[in-house]
Parts: sequence; C-alpha cells; structure tokens
Amino acid sequence: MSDSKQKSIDLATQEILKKAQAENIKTAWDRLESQEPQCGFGQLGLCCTVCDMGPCRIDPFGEGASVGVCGANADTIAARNLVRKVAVGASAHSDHGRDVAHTLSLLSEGHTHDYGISDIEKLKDLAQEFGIDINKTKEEITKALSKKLLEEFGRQEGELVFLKRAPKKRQAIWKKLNIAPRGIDREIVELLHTTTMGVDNDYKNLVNTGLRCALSDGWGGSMVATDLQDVILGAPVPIRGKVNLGVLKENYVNIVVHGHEPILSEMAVKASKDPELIKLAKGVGAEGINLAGICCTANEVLMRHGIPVAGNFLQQELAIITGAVEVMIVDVQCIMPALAEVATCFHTKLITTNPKARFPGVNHIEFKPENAYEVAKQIIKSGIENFTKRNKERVNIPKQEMDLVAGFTKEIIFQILGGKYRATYKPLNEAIISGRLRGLAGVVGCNNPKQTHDYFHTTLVKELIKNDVLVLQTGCSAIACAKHGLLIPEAAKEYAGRGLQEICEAVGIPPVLHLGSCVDNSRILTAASYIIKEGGLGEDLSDIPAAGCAPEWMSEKAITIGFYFVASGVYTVFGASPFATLGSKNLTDYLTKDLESIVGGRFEFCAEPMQMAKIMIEHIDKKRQALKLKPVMYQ
Ligand code: SF4
Ligand code: MSK
Repeated sequence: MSDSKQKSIDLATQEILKKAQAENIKTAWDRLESQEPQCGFGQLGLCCTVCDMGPCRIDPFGEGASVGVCGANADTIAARNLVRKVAVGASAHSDHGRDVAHTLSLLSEGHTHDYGISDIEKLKDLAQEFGIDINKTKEEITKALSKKLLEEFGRQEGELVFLKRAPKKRQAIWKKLNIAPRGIDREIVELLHTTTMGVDNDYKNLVNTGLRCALSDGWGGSMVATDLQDVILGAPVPIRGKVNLGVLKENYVNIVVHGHEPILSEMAVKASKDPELIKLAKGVGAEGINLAGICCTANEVLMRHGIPVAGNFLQQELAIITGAVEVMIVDVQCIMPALAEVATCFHTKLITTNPKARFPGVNHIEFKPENAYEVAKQIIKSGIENFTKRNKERVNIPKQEMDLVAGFTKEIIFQILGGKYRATYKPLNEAIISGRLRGLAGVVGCNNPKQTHDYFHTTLVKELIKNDVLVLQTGCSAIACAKHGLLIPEAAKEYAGRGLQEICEAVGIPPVLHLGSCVDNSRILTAASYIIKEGGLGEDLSDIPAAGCAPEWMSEKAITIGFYFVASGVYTVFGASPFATLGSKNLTDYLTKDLESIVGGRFEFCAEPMQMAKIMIEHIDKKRQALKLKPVMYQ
C-alpha cells in the first residue's frame, strides 16, 4: 500500500504521507504493512488466551483441533472474544462519564472553581428525571444530582434511570429479555466474569449479556457524560468551524488537543484566549495562539466553541509531521502510542495529562478538576516556549481546510425544525411520514488504515443523502464528512435528493448533522425516543425508518456502540472486518439474523460503501412499508 491515494482520499493526508515517506517517518499505514499478513486465527476470533492452559486455537478448516484444552468450541471462543471488547468499550465511555459526574460533585462542594453550571435549565431537567426537588438552591440541586448520578455506576438492583427515556415498548423488551442494565459498573464486571475460563459457554447468552452491558453504556455512562458535559460546559448550539490540517497556522503557536474528555480541553480553550499568554506568544515572535483538535476532543471543543478540527483518528501523527505543532496535549482513548516516537522527529512536545494514560519517557503534567486552569496555562506556556525551537525549514502545512456547521443536539433539532416557541419534532416526523424524507441514518465511528481513509464515510453518506436520508453523525466519521464539504448547508444543493434539499433549504441546515463525540451517540438515542413520542412513526425505536453504520471502525468502543444500537432496535451495519466472528457461523448467524426477531435490531457486515448505502436504504424502505407510510416523494 505504498500509493498515498490508496491510503486516503484526503488531499491533506496524502501530502503529509508523502512528507513522512520522504523523511522516513513511519505512520500507522507503514506499521500495518509490517504486520501483514495479520494473524488469521485472530481475525476469525478463534484464538483464546483466557487461561494458561492455552493459548488455544481452533482450526477453521476442520482439520486440526475443534476445541481448546478446556473443551471450549469455536462458538464459545469467538463469542467470548467479542463480548470482552464490548465490556472494554463500555468501560471507556462510562469511566469518562464517571469523571464528569465526579467533576460535578467537586464543583458542588466548592473544590473546583474552574467550572460552574452553564445550563441551569438542563440541570433542573436532569434533577427532575432523578426525582430531585428543584425548588432548592442551585448548589443543593447540583450536590443531590451528582450523588444520584454517581450512584448509577455502583447501583446493584433495579434499572438505570435513563432507561425511562426510551419508549415504553422498548423498555418492556429489555425487561422481558432481562437485558435492562441495573448498574453501569455491575454490567461491565458481570460481562467480564461470564467470559472467564469455565463460566458461560452459551454463545447466545454471552451475546445477551453483552447487549445488557452495552445498554449500560449507551443509556448509562455515555448519556451521563453527554448530559453532564452540557450542564457544566454548556449545551452546544449550531456553530461554524473549520476542519483539516490546513487549520494549523504557520505564524502561530499551534496547540493540539487530542483524546476524549472535554473537562481538560475546555480549559485549554480558555487558556488559549488568556491575554497574558497571547502577549507571551507575541513576545516569542508568534502572531498568537492557535488551538486545534484531533478525534473526539476536537468534536467537543468544536461543538461548544467552534475551535478548528485538525483531523480525525488517522491524522493524529500527520498533525505532528506538519512540523508546526508546538504541543499535543492528550488525555485518554484513541491516542496512538506511536505519537511519542513521531514527536521525537520534531520539536513537538507530547504531554500526557491523565494518570490512567501514561507513555514511557513522555512529559506528564497531571490534570485534575481542582487545578484545571493552572495546568492548562502551564501546558500552553510550554508550547509558547517551544515555538522558538520550531524548524521553519521542515514546516509543511497543507492548504486544505473546509467550512462546517456543527452543534446539533436533540434540543436543537426541536428548535430548528419546530421553531423556538413551538419546540417539537412534528415537522421531522411529518417529513418522514409524507415521504419528503425517506428516513434517518446514524453514521459514526473511526478510521482504520485497512480501509482507504475517509472514502467509506464520504461515499456512504453522499449516497444516503442523495436518497433523501437525513444523516446524523458523531466521532471521526463526522470529521471525515466535514472535510469533504458535507457539513455545510450548501451541501444540500450539491449532494442531497430533492426532498432532503427542500427541508435543508427551508430551515437552513446541512444534510448531515454533527451531533458531537463518540459519547454523544447517546444524543441519537434520545432524539429517536423523541421521534416515537411525537407520534406517527410506530411505538418502538425499531419501528423508525432508520439505520446505523460504522463504515471505518477500529475501536472496541465502536463495537459497544453497535451493540447498544442493536439492543435499542436499530439495524446496524459494520464495515471492514466483521469483528472477529467469522470463525463461528452460529455466532455470525445469531448477530446478523436471529437477533432481529429478539431485540428488533441486528448487525450486518459489509465491505463496500455503495452496498452499505443500498442495504441501509432497503431497510429504511422496509420500515416505511411496515408503517404503511406513503411512498418516498421524489424517487
Ligand atoms: Fe484454551 Fe479453554 Fe484456556 Fe481458552 S479457556 S485458553 S480455550 S483452555
Ligand atoms: S475518537 S473511538 S477513533 S470515532 Fe472517539 Fe474517533 Fe473512533 Fe476514537
């Protein structure tokens, strides 16, 4: 895979890949090449390392061993491998949620003064959901809410409070199948327990336990993260921004935030605007401080402040290879260990901030909500000092940057479609009912060097909007489509079908709505619940003419998101490799066929983006028929 055009369709990425090659700097694509051929047993999910009688592997051709030393067969091994990933993905999102709840608790007790309550209405709405009397002081409500939310993690019995947001019919399905999560931590621990040597050997039961655990993320940990971030940092509203490596600025001190938790990056935003620091930057010959983001941290600061996005997952190394980044601040998740090595090729300082994520030999400045602003200032100051060490000869900032509009939430969809004074989902539902809009799609997830970078996201999304499907996006997928000009209102005219175009033009929105980071997939779940509440599109989430897709996924978190989408009744397509299930036909059939009659949603695996669009559209049409809706207006 030496041709940069095969590696990415993004011109900025291609340019920096050529620079990397010329300077002999290895990137993820090179390291993938050195891994090939990757382990076939691993790819099939047939390698087990659960206990020390192994590692065991099952021969997929039926010539060698058909069971491990303990007697576990391909179904058990593949299912265990898969749902362990679900547990890890859920733990990542939920631990993020816990940290936000902890920050709320600290601020309620006056232990941090760098954060406050930015959205008092949302605070009260949440408090009411948790049965807290809102006729109290803001401080009392905040304290009571943080306690209740932290209890959701350690809860042992009953059900997570947010499950009540789902339509009644969906709640009943969860209850009947015994997959309604009781407590966030409990479901993660229980799932891991069931996968250890000699516990659950029934692949169907393992998947069901995985579904319950994933629900504790989507309707638990991730929802806590999203909603509390809105309370503390402010709920996003539509905002303009820019995206791609071209947002880095030659004459500025470039600080890049990368990772996932906005509690840190929010302070970096504040510090980057600090007059004292700007003066300092000018004192070293820079024109100012330029903050930009990578991955989901980028989405968080974009959604709330319009901070430019330097790139998605596969562009993290490339940002450093531009030679123009003074500091890359990282916290948790999706941060390639390789960054440490790449940074040594330039003047860039890589700074870790979270005690959970340290890199050997990398400068660590610990960030806590209690000392948040001070730490952010200290890091930006070190970036300013580092500006003088930049080697101008080696700077190469691609010119590509694209406009975008982000900042859509379930509340904003209410307002933009219904108007401020009659906030409602009615116009959205009516657009689907009348056939002006065919349906909805959630397109989310990462990049993966096994697939041409951004090609799958953009090809799929273009085809969906061409067929009058309104696309909701999060994560690196949203960044991919933004780079290719799909997140501006003008994209409707260029790419959308006539029905979607009419809607976008009437309300001035892009045909692709950016809902935020990976934890903000929870916004999609709540928005879908509002659609059912509004009426006319069935009684359950599985009735909505909608589908989900993660075309270029790579992370365990993407699998967890897929599991909670499916457990919520959504038909969900995964691109690239079908997450290590092929080694068990039974497991694959259960995920791609049987689950639909059980939970209303199911998985589909598909390696080609136009085909992904085709099967998603077919599914949407099937749901339209089941609801006896009018035919799509403009075929
Ligand atoms: Fe082998 Fe069974 Fe141990 Fe897995 S759990 S490594 S299959 S003996
Ligand atoms: S950052 S999980 S690469 S979307 Fe959320 Fe991007 Fe996937 Fe990480």
